[in-house]
Amino acid sequence: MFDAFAKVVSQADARGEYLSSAQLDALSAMVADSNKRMDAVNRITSNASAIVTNAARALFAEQPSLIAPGGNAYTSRRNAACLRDMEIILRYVTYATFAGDASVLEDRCLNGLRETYLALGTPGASVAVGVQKMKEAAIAIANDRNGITSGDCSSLMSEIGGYFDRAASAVG
Ligand code: PEB
Repeated sequence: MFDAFAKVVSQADARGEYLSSAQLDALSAMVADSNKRMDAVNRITSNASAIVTNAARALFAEQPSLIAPGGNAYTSRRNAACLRDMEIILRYVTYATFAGDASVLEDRCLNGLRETYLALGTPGASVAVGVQKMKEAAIAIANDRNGITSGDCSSLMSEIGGYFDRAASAVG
């Protein structure tokens, strides 16, 4: 598991080189903007259960067969497993956002997830839809300009969006 710093160190070490000035500039920009990053993590974390339940509700409204008899999320046990999976994915997205690197998400959450869903008969494409709904909600919350000093959060928001996209494409 890497954070943005360890990733750059590992890349430089693989080439046997010092950190490049481009690498130093990128990390320095990341540090300069770190309050935005921490605020985004904090906002998503404190709204996690609303993000998960609203996304699941919207997914089931769009794809009611999932919660009808025979659906993969039918029965309370499987419905709970579904909500739990979405919560796990969101939690790893917050870790990746905090670390500024996707490896924690890739290694501890997404690796093998497609195969797990295939084995369980869980429709990965539907999970991917749920993840996209969490992405929209999480970004709306993290990027809300109400009551804060307004700055440019576009690159952070696209970074966060990218973590959700990785999760969706890992299973979809
Ligand atoms: C991944 N999900 C399920 C299982 C596992 C995961 C390992 C099997 C064991 C169990 O039931 O707990 N676990 C999960 C994860 C990590 C992990 C992401 C990462 C670290 O350790 N079914 C649907 C929806 C979707 C869904 C589309 C969006 O119809 C999910 C929610 N996952 C779902 C369901 C089950 C499951 C298990 C319903 C239970 C399936 C079953 O038992 O038949």
